[in-house]
Amino acid sequence: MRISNKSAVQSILFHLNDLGVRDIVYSPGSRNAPFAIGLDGNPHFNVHIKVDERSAAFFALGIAQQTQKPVVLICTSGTAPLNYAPAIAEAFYQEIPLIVITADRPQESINQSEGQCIDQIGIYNNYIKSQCSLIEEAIAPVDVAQNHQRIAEVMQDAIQFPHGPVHINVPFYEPLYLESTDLIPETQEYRRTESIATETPEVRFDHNQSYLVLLGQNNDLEIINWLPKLVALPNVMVMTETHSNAHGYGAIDCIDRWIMSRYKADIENLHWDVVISLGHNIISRKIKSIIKQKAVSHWSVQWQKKAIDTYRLQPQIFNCSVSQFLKTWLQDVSKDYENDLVPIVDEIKVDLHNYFSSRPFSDLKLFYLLSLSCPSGAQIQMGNSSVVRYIQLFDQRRDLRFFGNRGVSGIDGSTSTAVGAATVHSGPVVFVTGDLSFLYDANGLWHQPWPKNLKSIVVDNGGGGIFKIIDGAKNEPAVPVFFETPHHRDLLLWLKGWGFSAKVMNELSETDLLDFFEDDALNFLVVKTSGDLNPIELDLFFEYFKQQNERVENN
Ligand SMILES: Cc1ncc(C[n+]2csc(CCOP(=O)(O)OP(=O)(O)O)c2C)c(N)n1
Repeated sequence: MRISNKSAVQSILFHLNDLGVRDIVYSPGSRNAPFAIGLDGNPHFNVHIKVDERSAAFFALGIAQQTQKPVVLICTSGTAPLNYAPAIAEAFYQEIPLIVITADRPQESINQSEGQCIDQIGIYNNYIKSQCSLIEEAIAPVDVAQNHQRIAEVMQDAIQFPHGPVHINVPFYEPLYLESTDLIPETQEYRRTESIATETPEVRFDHNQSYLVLLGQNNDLEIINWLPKLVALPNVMVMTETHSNAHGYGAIDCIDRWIMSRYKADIENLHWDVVISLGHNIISRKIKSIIKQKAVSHWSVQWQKKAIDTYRLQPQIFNCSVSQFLKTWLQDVSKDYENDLVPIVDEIKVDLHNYFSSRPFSDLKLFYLLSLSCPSGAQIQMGNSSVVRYIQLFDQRRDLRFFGNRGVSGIDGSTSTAVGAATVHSGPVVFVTGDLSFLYDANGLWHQPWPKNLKSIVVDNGGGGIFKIIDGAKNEPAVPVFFETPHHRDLLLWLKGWGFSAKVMNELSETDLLDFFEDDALNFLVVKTSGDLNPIELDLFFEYFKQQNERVENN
Protein backbone atom coordinates (compact mmCIF):
# COMPACT_ATOMS: atom_id res chain seq x y z
CA MET A 1 0.00 0.00 0.00
CA ARG A 2 1.30 3.45 -0.89
CA ILE A 3 1.22 6.48 1.41
CA SER A 4 0.93 10.08 0.22
CA ASN A 5 3.19 12.43 2.14
CA LYS A 6 0.25 14.82 2.65
CA SER A 7 -1.03 14.67 6.22
CA ALA A 8 -4.56 15.68 5.08
CA VAL A 9 -4.79 12.62 2.84
CA GLN A 10 -3.60 10.34 5.61
CA SER A 11 -6.09 11.83 8.05
CA ILE A 12 -9.01 11.63 5.64
CA LEU A 13 -8.32 8.02 4.72
CA PHE A 14 -7.91 7.16 8.40
CA HIS A 15 -11.31 8.65 9.22
CA LEU A 16 -13.06 7.09 6.24
CA ASN A 17 -11.81 3.69 7.24
CA ASP A 18 -12.73 4.32 10.86
CA LEU A 19 -16.24 5.27 9.75
CA GLY A 20 -16.61 2.01 7.82
CA VAL A 21 -16.87 3.77 4.45
CA ARG A 22 -16.06 1.45 1.56
CA ASP A 23 -17.06 3.07 -1.73
CA ILE A 24 -15.07 5.95 -3.17
CA VAL A 25 -15.85 7.49 -6.54
CA TYR A 26 -12.70 9.14 -7.82
CA SER A 27 -12.38 11.49 -10.80
CA PRO A 28 -8.97 12.04 -12.37
CA GLY A 29 -7.00 15.28 -12.06
CA SER A 30 -3.68 16.57 -10.88
CA ARG A 31 -4.55 18.56 -7.77
CA ASN A 32 -6.15 15.46 -6.21
CA ALA A 33 -3.15 13.25 -7.10
CA PRO A 34 -2.19 12.82 -3.42
CA PHE A 35 -5.48 10.92 -2.96
CA ALA A 36 -4.70 8.71 -5.96
CA ILE A 37 -1.44 7.77 -4.28
CA GLY A 38 -3.22 7.02 -1.00
CA LEU A 39 -5.88 4.91 -2.71
CA ASP A 40 -3.67 3.03 -5.16
CA GLY A 41 -3.72 -0.58 -3.95
CA ASN A 42 -5.45 0.43 -0.71
CA PRO A 43 -7.32 -2.70 0.46
CA HIS A 44 -9.81 -0.80 2.62
CA PHE A 45 -11.78 0.78 -0.21
CA ASN A 46 -13.65 -0.02 -3.43
CA VAL A 47 -12.53 2.73 -5.75
CA HIS A 48 -14.67 3.52 -8.81
CA ILE A 49 -13.04 5.80 -11.37
CA LYS A 50 -15.28 8.19 -13.32
CA VAL A 51 -14.16 11.02 -15.56
CA ASP A 52 -17.37 13.06 -15.69
CA GLU A 53 -17.90 14.52 -12.22
CA ARG A 54 -21.61 15.16 -12.73
CA SER A 55 -22.17 11.53 -13.59
CA ALA A 56 -19.71 10.41 -10.88
CA ALA A 57 -21.73 12.17 -8.20
CA PHE A 58 -25.03 10.64 -9.32
CA PHE A 59 -23.34 7.24 -9.51
CA ALA A 60 -22.21 7.72 -5.89
CA LEU A 61 -25.75 8.74 -4.97
CA GLY A 62 -27.06 5.47 -6.46
CA ILE A 63 -24.63 3.45 -4.35
CA ALA A 64 -25.48 5.35 -1.15
CA GLN A 65 -29.22 5.08 -1.89
CA GLN A 66 -28.82 1.29 -1.75
CA THR A 67 -26.26 0.86 1.01
CA GLN A 68 -27.54 3.73 3.20
CA LYS A 69 -23.86 4.29 4.03
CA PRO A 70 -21.80 7.36 3.11
CA VAL A 71 -20.12 7.23 -0.28
CA VAL A 72 -17.08 9.41 -0.97
CA LEU A 73 -16.47 11.65 -3.97
CA ILE A 74 -12.98 12.94 -4.73
CA CYS A 75 -12.14 15.36 -7.54
CA THR A 76 -9.64 17.96 -8.65
CA SER A 77 -10.03 21.75 -8.38
CA GLY A 78 -11.82 24.18 -10.72
CA THR A 79 -15.10 23.38 -12.45
CA ALA A 80 -14.87 19.72 -11.39
CA PRO A 81 -16.46 20.39 -7.96
CA LEU A 82 -19.21 22.48 -9.58
CA ASN A 83 -20.20 19.46 -11.63
CA TYR A 84 -20.95 17.60 -8.41
CA ALA A 85 -23.58 20.17 -7.48
CA PRO A 86 -26.75 18.61 -8.99
CA ALA A 87 -26.23 15.28 -7.23
CA ILE A 88 -25.29 17.03 -3.99
CA ALA A 89 -28.58 18.94 -4.08
CA GLU A 90 -30.43 15.70 -4.80
CA ALA A 91 -28.66 13.95 -1.91
CA PHE A 92 -29.49 16.86 0.40
CA TYR A 93 -33.21 16.72 -0.33
CA GLN A 94 -33.32 12.92 -0.22
CA GLU A 95 -31.20 12.79 2.96
CA ILE A 96 -28.57 10.52 1.44
CA PRO A 97 -25.05 10.60 2.93
CA LEU A 98 -22.21 11.67 0.62
CA ILE A 99 -18.73 12.79 1.70
CA VAL A 100 -17.49 15.22 -0.93
CA ILE A 101 -13.75 15.87 -1.03
CA THR A 102 -12.47 18.55 -3.40
CA ALA A 103 -8.77 19.17 -3.91
CA ASP A 104 -7.86 22.85 -4.13
CA ARG A 105 -4.98 25.19 -4.73
CA PRO A 106 -3.63 27.06 -1.71
CA GLN A 107 -5.64 30.09 -0.66
CA GLU A 108 -3.18 32.65 -2.06
CA SER A 109 -3.68 31.26 -5.60
CA ILE A 110 -7.44 31.78 -5.63
CA ASN A 111 -8.67 34.47 -8.06
CA GLN A 112 -5.09 35.11 -9.27
CA SER A 113 -5.52 33.75 -12.76
CA GLU A 114 -3.98 30.41 -11.84
CA GLY A 115 -5.10 27.43 -13.93
CA GLN A 116 -8.12 25.32 -13.00
CA CYS A 117 -8.92 27.37 -9.98
CA ILE A 118 -12.09 28.91 -8.54
CA ASP A 119 -13.14 29.96 -5.06
CA GLN A 120 -14.26 26.55 -3.76
CA ILE A 121 -15.03 27.37 -0.17
CA GLY A 122 -18.76 27.25 0.43
CA ILE A 123 -19.68 26.35 -3.16
CA TYR A 124 -22.44 23.98 -2.02
CA ASN A 125 -23.58 26.29 0.78
CA ASN A 126 -27.31 25.74 0.45
CA TYR A 127 -27.19 21.98 -0.09
CA ILE A 128 -24.65 20.74 2.39
CA LYS A 129 -25.10 19.67 5.98
CA SER A 130 -21.61 20.50 7.10
CA GLN A 131 -18.34 21.67 5.55
CA CYS A 132 -14.76 22.71 6.23
CA SER A 133 -11.61 23.67 4.40
CA LEU A 134 -8.40 22.21 5.74
CA ILE A 135 -5.20 23.98 6.78
CA GLU A 136 -2.80 23.91 3.85
CA GLU A 137 0.36 21.89 4.13
CA ALA A 138 -0.31 20.83 7.73
CA ILE A 139 3.01 19.59 9.07
CA ALA A 140 3.22 21.08 12.55
CA PRO A 141 1.48 18.71 15.01
CA VAL A 142 -0.93 21.44 16.04
CA ASP A 143 -2.08 21.91 12.40
CA VAL A 144 -2.31 18.19 11.79
CA ALA A 145 -4.41 17.88 14.94
CA GLN A 146 -6.65 20.75 13.86
CA ASN A 147 -7.27 19.16 10.45
CA HIS A 148 -7.90 15.80 12.08
CA GLN A 149 -10.55 17.37 14.26
CA ARG A 150 -12.25 19.23 11.38
CA ILE A 151 -12.39 16.09 9.24
CA ALA A 152 -13.80 14.03 12.09
CA GLU A 153 -16.52 16.55 12.87
CA VAL A 154 -17.66 16.99 9.29
CA MET A 155 -17.70 13.25 8.60
CA GLN A 156 -19.67 12.71 11.79
CA ASP A 157 -22.34 15.01 10.41
CA ALA A 158 -22.80 12.84 7.32
CA ILE A 159 -24.14 10.04 9.51
CA GLN A 160 -26.22 12.11 11.91
CA PHE A 161 -29.94 12.17 11.17
CA PRO A 162 -31.02 13.60 8.81
CA HIS A 163 -28.33 12.01 6.68
CA GLY A 164 -26.96 14.18 3.90
CA PRO A 165 -23.93 15.42 1.99
CA VAL A 166 -20.88 17.04 3.64
CA HIS A 167 -17.94 18.82 2.02
CA ILE A 168 -14.23 18.84 2.85
CA ASN A 169 -12.11 21.18 0.73
CA VAL A 170 -8.43 20.21 0.73
CA PRO A 171 -5.85 22.75 -0.49
CA PHE A 172 -2.51 21.27 -1.57
CA TYR A 173 0.85 22.87 -2.32
CA GLU A 174 3.04 21.28 -4.95
CA PRO A 175 4.74 18.86 -5.24
CA LEU A 176 1.69 16.63 -5.30
CA TYR A 177 3.18 13.28 -6.13
CA LEU A 178 5.45 12.56 -3.18
CA GLU A 179 5.16 9.43 -1.12
CA SER A 180 6.02 8.74 2.47
CA THR A 181 7.21 5.57 4.11
CA ASP A 182 5.45 6.22 7.43
CA LEU A 183 2.05 7.38 8.52
CA ILE A 184 1.93 10.49 10.66
CA PRO A 185 0.99 9.29 14.14
CA GLU A 186 -2.66 9.86 14.77
CA THR A 187 -3.14 12.71 17.17
CA GLN A 188 -6.62 12.13 18.48
CA GLU A 189 -9.12 9.45 19.10
CA TYR A 190 -12.55 10.29 17.83
CA ARG A 191 -15.56 8.39 19.05
CA ARG A 192 -18.50 8.27 16.66
CA THR A 193 -22.08 7.20 17.05
CA GLU A 194 -24.89 7.27 14.59
CA SER A 195 -26.95 9.43 16.88
CA ILE A 196 -30.71 9.52 16.74
CA ALA A 197 -31.89 12.55 18.63
CA THR A 198 -35.46 11.36 18.90
CA GLU A 199 -38.47 13.05 20.31
CA THR A 200 -41.44 11.12 21.64
CA PRO A 201 -44.61 12.45 20.04
CA GLU A 202 -47.16 13.85 22.45
CA VAL A 203 -50.16 13.29 20.20
CA ARG A 204 -52.61 10.39 20.44
CA PHE A 205 -55.06 8.99 17.94
CA ASP A 206 -58.46 10.68 18.25
CA HIS A 207 -61.53 8.86 16.94
CA ASN A 208 -63.31 12.16 16.42
CA GLN A 209 -60.74 13.53 14.02
CA SER A 210 -60.31 12.71 10.35
CA TYR A 211 -56.81 11.99 9.13
CA LEU A 212 -54.97 11.61 5.86
CA VAL A 213 -51.72 9.68 6.24
CA LEU A 214 -49.58 10.33 3.19
CA LEU A 215 -46.47 8.23 2.63
CA GLY A 216 -43.79 9.81 0.46
CA GLN A 217 -40.16 8.88 -0.23
CA ASN A 218 -39.15 6.77 2.72
CA ASN A 219 -36.40 4.38 3.77
CA ASP A 220 -38.03 3.03 6.91
CA LEU A 221 -39.61 -0.21 5.76
CA GLU A 222 -40.97 -0.91 9.23
CA ILE A 223 -43.90 1.20 8.14
CA ILE A 224 -45.21 -1.86 6.33
CA ASN A 225 -45.96 -3.52 9.69
CA TRP A 226 -48.25 -0.61 10.59
CA LEU A 227 -50.16 -0.38 7.34
CA PRO A 228 -52.82 -3.06 7.95
CA LYS A 229 -53.81 -1.27 11.14
CA LEU A 230 -53.73 2.18 9.58
CA VAL A 231 -55.79 1.33 6.51
CA ALA A 232 -58.45 -0.30 8.68
CA LEU A 233 -59.10 2.73 10.87
CA PRO A 234 -62.41 4.27 9.73
CA ASN A 235 -61.42 7.89 10.12
CA VAL A 236 -58.02 7.48 8.47
CA MET A 237 -57.38 7.66 4.76
CA VAL A 238 -53.97 6.28 3.77
CA MET A 239 -52.21 7.11 0.53
CA THR A 240 -48.86 5.72 -0.49
CA GLU A 241 -46.61 6.93 -3.25
CA THR A 242 -44.57 4.43 -5.23
CA HIS A 243 -41.23 5.50 -3.76
CA SER A 244 -42.53 4.94 -0.22
CA ASN A 245 -42.09 1.25 -1.08
CA ALA A 246 -45.11 0.51 1.08
CA HIS A 247 -47.52 -0.32 -1.71
CA GLY A 248 -49.85 -3.29 -1.90
CA TYR A 249 -51.16 -3.17 1.67
CA GLY A 250 -54.67 -1.85 1.08
CA ALA A 251 -53.93 1.87 1.02
CA ILE A 252 -54.67 4.12 -1.95
CA ASP A 253 -51.51 3.41 -3.94
CA CYS A 254 -52.44 5.06 -7.23
CA ILE A 255 -53.19 8.53 -5.98
CA ASP A 256 -53.67 10.35 -9.29
CA ARG A 257 -55.83 7.55 -10.67
CA TRP A 258 -57.94 7.65 -7.53
CA ILE A 259 -58.38 11.41 -7.81
CA MET A 260 -59.01 11.49 -11.54
CA SER A 261 -61.62 8.77 -11.35
CA ARG A 262 -63.70 10.76 -8.89
CA TYR A 263 -66.30 13.35 -9.62
CA LYS A 264 -65.73 16.94 -8.68
CA ALA A 265 -68.30 16.66 -5.89
CA ASP A 266 -66.43 13.74 -4.30
CA ILE A 267 -63.27 15.79 -4.23
CA GLU A 268 -65.18 18.83 -2.93
CA ASN A 269 -66.42 16.74 0.00
CA LEU A 270 -62.98 15.64 1.08
CA HIS A 271 -61.91 17.02 4.43
CA TRP A 272 -59.09 16.12 6.80
CA ASP A 273 -58.55 17.58 10.22
CA VAL A 274 -54.95 16.45 10.06
CA VAL A 275 -52.64 15.44 7.24
CA ILE A 276 -49.72 13.36 8.48
CA SER A 277 -46.60 13.29 6.29
CA LEU A 278 -44.51 10.16 6.64
CA GLY A 279 -41.65 10.62 4.18
CA HIS A 280 -41.52 13.52 1.75
CA ASN A 281 -40.94 14.52 -1.89
CA ILE A 282 -44.54 13.85 -2.94
CA ILE A 283 -44.87 13.13 -6.67
CA SER A 284 -48.61 13.67 -7.09
CA ARG A 285 -49.23 17.34 -7.83
CA LYS A 286 -52.94 16.66 -7.62
CA ILE A 287 -52.91 15.51 -4.00
CA LYS A 288 -50.66 18.40 -3.00
CA SER A 289 -53.12 20.85 -4.43
CA ILE A 290 -56.12 19.13 -2.78
CA ILE A 291 -54.43 19.04 0.61
CA LYS A 292 -53.73 22.76 0.40
CA GLN A 293 -57.47 23.33 0.00
CA LYS A 294 -58.93 20.61 2.19
CA ALA A 295 -56.70 20.01 5.18
CA VAL A 296 -56.91 21.94 8.43
CA SER A 297 -53.55 21.07 9.91
CA HIS A 298 -50.37 19.20 9.06
CA TRP A 299 -48.05 17.01 11.10
CA SER A 300 -44.68 16.29 9.60
CA VAL A 301 -42.62 13.33 10.79
CA GLN A 302 -39.14 14.32 9.69
CA TRP A 303 -35.51 14.39 10.77
CA GLN A 304 -34.91 17.97 9.63
CA LYS A 305 -35.34 20.50 12.40
CA LYS A 306 -36.65 23.09 9.95
CA ALA A 307 -40.28 22.61 8.94
CA ILE A 308 -40.98 20.98 5.58
CA ASP A 309 -44.12 23.02 4.97
CA THR A 310 -45.29 21.58 1.62
CA TYR A 311 -48.92 22.58 2.20
CA ARG A 312 -48.31 26.00 3.78
CA LEU A 313 -50.08 24.85 6.94
CA GLN A 314 -47.17 25.50 9.32
CA PRO A 315 -46.78 21.88 10.34
CA GLN A 316 -46.19 20.49 13.76
CA ILE A 317 -42.86 18.67 13.49
CA PHE A 318 -42.04 15.30 15.02
CA ASN A 319 -38.30 14.62 14.97
CA CYS A 320 -38.44 10.84 15.19
CA SER A 321 -38.61 7.78 13.01
CA VAL A 322 -41.84 6.89 11.21
CA SER A 323 -42.23 3.74 13.32
CA GLN A 324 -41.62 5.61 16.55
CA PHE A 325 -44.28 8.14 15.63
CA LEU A 326 -46.87 5.51 14.72
CA LYS A 327 -46.16 3.44 17.81
CA THR A 328 -46.92 6.36 20.10
CA TRP A 329 -49.72 7.92 18.09
CA LEU A 330 -51.65 4.65 17.86
CA GLN A 331 -50.85 3.33 21.33
CA ASP A 332 -54.39 3.87 22.66
CA VAL A 333 -56.09 2.11 19.75
CA SER A 334 -57.11 -0.99 21.66
CA LYS A 335 -56.51 -4.51 20.49
CA ASP A 336 -60.26 -5.31 20.63
CA TYR A 337 -61.03 -2.40 18.44
CA GLU A 338 -58.29 -3.47 16.07
CA ASN A 339 -59.96 -6.89 15.63
CA ASP A 340 -63.18 -5.25 14.51
CA LEU A 341 -61.54 -3.11 11.91
CA VAL A 342 -62.44 -3.79 8.35
CA PRO A 343 -60.23 -2.32 5.65
CA ILE A 344 -62.02 0.33 3.66
CA VAL A 345 -61.72 -0.65 0.05
CA ASP A 346 -62.08 2.69 -1.61
CA GLU A 347 -60.74 1.74 -4.98
CA ILE A 348 -62.77 1.08 -8.06
CA LYS A 349 -61.65 -2.28 -9.35
CA VAL A 350 -61.55 -2.51 -13.09
CA ASP A 351 -60.45 -5.18 -15.48
CA LEU A 352 -57.33 -3.54 -16.85
CA HIS A 353 -56.46 -6.54 -18.97
CA ASN A 354 -59.75 -6.20 -20.74
CA TYR A 355 -59.40 -2.44 -21.03
CA PHE A 356 -55.93 -2.50 -22.55
CA SER A 357 -56.65 -5.37 -24.91
CA SER A 358 -58.65 -2.94 -27.03
CA ARG A 359 -56.37 0.10 -26.67
CA PRO A 360 -53.58 1.06 -29.09
CA PHE A 361 -49.99 1.03 -27.91
CA SER A 362 -48.94 4.13 -25.95
CA ASP A 363 -46.80 5.21 -22.99
CA LEU A 364 -49.71 4.31 -20.73
CA LYS A 365 -50.02 0.79 -22.12
CA LEU A 366 -46.27 0.28 -21.86
CA PHE A 367 -46.36 1.12 -18.15
CA TYR A 368 -49.34 -1.15 -17.60
CA LEU A 369 -47.45 -4.05 -19.21
CA LEU A 370 -44.36 -3.20 -17.21
CA SER A 371 -46.31 -3.36 -13.97
CA LEU A 372 -47.12 -6.97 -14.87
CA SER A 373 -43.84 -8.15 -16.30
CA CYS A 374 -41.00 -6.77 -14.13
CA PRO A 375 -38.97 -9.66 -12.71
CA SER A 376 -39.92 -10.70 -9.20
CA GLY A 377 -37.72 -9.09 -6.55
CA ALA A 378 -36.57 -6.35 -8.92
CA GLN A 379 -35.91 -2.82 -7.91
CA ILE A 380 -37.17 -0.23 -10.34
CA GLN A 381 -35.02 2.83 -10.94
CA MET A 382 -37.43 5.46 -12.20
CA GLY A 383 -36.33 8.29 -14.44
CA ASN A 384 -38.03 11.58 -13.77
CA SER A 385 -40.68 13.34 -15.82
CA SER A 386 -43.68 11.25 -16.91
CA VAL A 387 -42.02 7.92 -15.99
CA VAL A 388 -42.65 8.39 -12.25
CA ARG A 389 -46.18 9.57 -12.94
CA TYR A 390 -47.17 6.70 -15.23
CA ILE A 391 -45.70 4.14 -12.83
CA GLN A 392 -47.92 5.51 -10.05
CA LEU A 393 -51.03 4.81 -12.10
CA PHE A 394 -50.80 1.04 -11.74
CA ASP A 395 -51.14 -1.18 -8.70
CA GLN A 396 -47.67 -2.15 -7.64
CA ARG A 397 -46.62 -5.57 -6.57
CA ARG A 398 -45.14 -6.03 -3.12
CA ASP A 399 -42.16 -7.80 -4.60
CA LEU A 400 -40.89 -4.66 -6.35
CA ARG A 401 -39.07 -1.68 -4.81
CA PHE A 402 -38.95 1.78 -6.38
CA PHE A 403 -36.32 4.50 -6.37
CA GLY A 404 -36.00 7.81 -8.16
CA ASN A 405 -34.29 11.15 -7.88
CA ARG A 406 -37.29 12.89 -6.41
CA GLY A 407 -35.36 15.15 -4.05
CA VAL A 408 -35.04 17.78 -6.79
CA SER A 409 -36.56 15.81 -9.71
CA GLY A 410 -33.78 16.64 -12.16
CA ILE A 411 -33.50 14.79 -15.45
CA ASP A 412 -29.71 15.10 -15.32
CA GLY A 413 -28.55 12.00 -13.45
CA SER A 414 -31.07 9.18 -13.58
CA THR A 415 -28.92 6.83 -15.67
CA SER A 416 -25.82 7.36 -13.53
CA THR A 417 -27.86 6.81 -10.35
CA ALA A 418 -29.35 3.60 -11.73
CA VAL A 419 -25.90 2.31 -12.72
CA GLY A 420 -24.55 3.13 -9.24
CA ALA A 421 -27.47 1.35 -7.59
CA ALA A 422 -27.15 -1.70 -9.85
CA THR A 423 -23.42 -1.90 -9.13
CA VAL A 424 -24.04 -2.64 -5.46
CA HIS A 425 -27.43 -4.36 -5.67
CA SER A 426 -27.38 -8.12 -6.04
CA GLY A 427 -30.85 -8.62 -7.57
CA PRO A 428 -32.36 -7.50 -10.86
CA VAL A 429 -32.61 -3.76 -11.53
CA VAL A 430 -34.97 -2.29 -14.11
CA PHE A 431 -34.23 1.28 -15.18
CA VAL A 432 -36.94 3.19 -17.05
CA THR A 433 -36.18 6.59 -18.51
CA GLY A 434 -37.54 9.17 -20.92
CA ASP A 435 -35.60 9.87 -24.12
CA LEU A 436 -34.47 13.39 -23.18
CA SER A 437 -33.36 12.31 -19.70
CA PHE A 438 -31.48 9.46 -21.33
CA LEU A 439 -29.64 11.75 -23.76
CA TYR A 440 -28.98 14.30 -21.02
CA ASP A 441 -27.18 11.78 -18.81
CA ALA A 442 -25.45 10.01 -21.71
CA ASN A 443 -22.23 9.80 -19.71
CA GLY A 444 -24.03 7.52 -17.30
CA LEU A 445 -23.33 4.90 -19.99
CA TRP A 446 -19.60 5.46 -19.54
CA HIS A 447 -19.15 2.67 -17.07
CA GLN A 448 -17.16 -0.53 -17.02
CA PRO A 449 -18.02 -3.30 -16.39
CA TRP A 450 -21.70 -2.74 -17.17
CA PRO A 451 -23.79 -4.30 -14.38
CA LYS A 452 -25.22 -7.59 -15.67
CA ASN A 453 -28.30 -7.23 -13.47
CA LEU A 454 -29.33 -3.93 -15.10
CA LYS A 455 -32.01 -3.89 -17.80
CA SER A 456 -32.94 -0.48 -19.20
CA ILE A 457 -35.96 0.77 -21.08
CA VAL A 458 -35.88 4.11 -22.91
CA VAL A 459 -39.32 5.54 -23.67
CA ASP A 460 -38.76 7.23 -27.01
CA ASN A 461 -41.88 9.36 -27.26
CA GLY A 462 -40.17 12.05 -29.31
CA GLY A 463 -39.15 14.41 -26.51
CA GLY A 464 -40.53 15.71 -23.24
CA GLY A 465 -43.89 13.93 -23.25
CA ILE A 466 -44.64 15.27 -19.77
CA PHE A 467 -45.46 18.69 -21.18
CA LYS A 468 -48.34 17.21 -23.11
CA ILE A 469 -49.96 15.65 -20.07
CA ILE A 470 -49.54 18.14 -17.23
CA ASP A 471 -52.13 20.81 -16.59
CA GLY A 472 -51.17 24.21 -17.88
CA ALA A 473 -48.45 23.16 -20.29
CA LYS A 474 -50.64 20.81 -22.34
CA ASN A 475 -52.66 23.66 -23.85
CA GLU A 476 -49.67 25.91 -24.46
CA PRO A 477 -48.96 26.53 -28.19
CA ALA A 478 -45.22 26.81 -27.57
CA VAL A 479 -45.00 23.23 -26.29
CA PRO A 480 -43.33 21.59 -29.33
CA VAL A 481 -40.51 24.11 -29.65
CA PHE A 482 -39.90 25.33 -26.14
CA PHE A 483 -40.90 22.34 -24.03
CA GLU A 484 -41.18 19.05 -25.87
CA THR A 485 -37.96 19.60 -27.86
CA PRO A 486 -37.88 16.46 -30.05
CA HIS A 487 -34.37 15.04 -30.11
CA HIS A 488 -34.19 13.85 -33.77
CA ARG A 489 -31.67 11.22 -32.82
CA ASP A 490 -31.60 7.51 -33.54
CA LEU A 491 -31.30 6.10 -30.04
CA LEU A 492 -30.47 2.62 -31.30
CA LEU A 493 -27.46 3.95 -33.19
CA TRP A 494 -26.51 5.99 -30.17
CA LEU A 495 -26.57 2.93 -27.93
CA LYS A 496 -24.73 0.77 -30.43
CA GLY A 497 -22.08 3.48 -30.64
CA TRP A 498 -21.51 3.01 -26.93
CA GLY A 499 -21.19 -0.73 -27.51
CA PHE A 500 -24.50 -1.84 -26.02
CA SER A 501 -26.79 -4.49 -27.33
CA ALA A 502 -30.15 -2.83 -27.83
CA LYS A 503 -33.43 -3.37 -29.62
CA VAL A 504 -36.10 -0.96 -30.84
CA MET A 505 -39.79 -1.78 -30.66
CA ASN A 506 -42.75 0.25 -31.91
CA GLU A 507 -45.25 -1.83 -30.07
CA LEU A 508 -44.91 -4.65 -27.61
CA SER A 509 -46.76 -7.18 -25.52
CA GLU A 510 -46.25 -8.56 -22.03
CA THR A 511 -44.44 -11.53 -23.60
CA ASP A 512 -42.01 -9.20 -25.40
CA LEU A 513 -41.15 -7.58 -22.08
CA LEU A 514 -40.74 -10.94 -20.34
CA ASP A 515 -38.43 -12.04 -23.17
CA PHE A 516 -36.40 -8.86 -22.80
CA PHE A 517 -35.97 -9.37 -19.06
CA GLU A 518 -34.85 -12.94 -19.64
CA ASP A 519 -32.46 -12.16 -22.46
CA ASP A 520 -29.04 -11.80 -20.80
CA ALA A 521 -27.50 -10.54 -24.03
CA LEU A 522 -29.78 -7.51 -24.35
CA ASN A 523 -29.08 -4.40 -22.23
CA PHE A 524 -31.49 -1.85 -23.63
CA LEU A 525 -34.97 -1.71 -25.06
CA VAL A 526 -35.93 1.47 -26.89
CA VAL A 527 -39.70 1.69 -27.02
CA LYS A 528 -41.17 4.12 -29.53
CA THR A 529 -44.55 5.66 -28.83
CA SER A 530 -46.56 8.43 -30.43
CA GLY A 531 -46.24 11.77 -28.67
CA ASP A 532 -49.63 12.78 -30.08
CA LEU A 533 -51.50 9.67 -29.02
CA ASN A 534 -50.09 9.48 -25.46
CA PRO A 535 -52.11 12.36 -23.95
CA ILE A 536 -55.31 11.13 -25.61
CA GLU A 537 -54.85 7.63 -24.19
CA LEU A 538 -54.20 9.02 -20.72
CA ASP A 539 -57.36 11.15 -20.76
CA LEU A 540 -59.43 8.20 -21.97
CA PHE A 541 -58.04 6.07 -19.16
CA PHE A 542 -59.14 8.52 -16.49
CA GLU A 543 -62.51 8.88 -18.22
CA TYR A 544 -62.93 5.11 -18.16
CA PHE A 545 -62.33 5.01 -14.41
CA LYS A 546 -64.88 7.75 -13.93
CA GLN A 547 -67.44 5.72 -15.87
CA GLN A 548 -66.74 2.68 -13.71
CA ASN A 549 -67.22 4.86 -10.67
CA GLU A 550 -70.59 5.96 -11.98
CA ARG A 551 -71.63 2.36 -12.49
CA VAL A 552 -70.67 1.43 -8.92
CA GLU A 553 -72.66 4.40 -7.59
CA ASN A 554 -75.74 3.56 -9.65
CA ASN A 555 -75.84 -0.09 -8.56
C1 LIG B 1 -31.86 19.19 -14.99
C2 LIG B 1 -33.28 19.45 -15.42
N1 LIG B 1 -33.51 20.29 -16.46
C3 LIG B 1 -34.78 20.52 -16.87
C4 LIG B 1 -35.83 19.92 -16.25
C5 LIG B 1 -37.26 20.22 -16.72
N2 LIG B 1 -37.88 19.02 -17.32
C6 LIG B 1 -38.73 18.26 -16.65
S1 LIG B 1 -39.30 16.99 -17.51
C7 LIG B 1 -38.42 17.44 -18.87
C8 LIG B 1 -38.54 16.64 -20.13
C9 LIG B 1 -38.10 15.24 -19.94
O1 LIG B 1 -38.29 14.52 -21.12
P1 LIG B 1 -38.08 12.95 -21.18
O2 LIG B 1 -36.92 12.56 -20.38
O3 LIG B 1 -38.08 12.55 -22.59
O4 LIG B 1 -39.33 12.35 -20.42
P2 LIG B 1 -40.89 12.41 -20.76
O5 LIG B 1 -41.34 13.80 -20.47
O6 LIG B 1 -41.11 12.05 -22.19
O7 LIG B 1 -41.48 11.45 -19.82
C10 LIG B 1 -37.69 18.59 -18.62
C11 LIG B 1 -36.81 19.26 -19.61
C12 LIG B 1 -35.54 19.05 -15.16
N3 LIG B 1 -36.49 18.40 -14.50
N4 LIG B 1 -34.26 18.82 -14.80
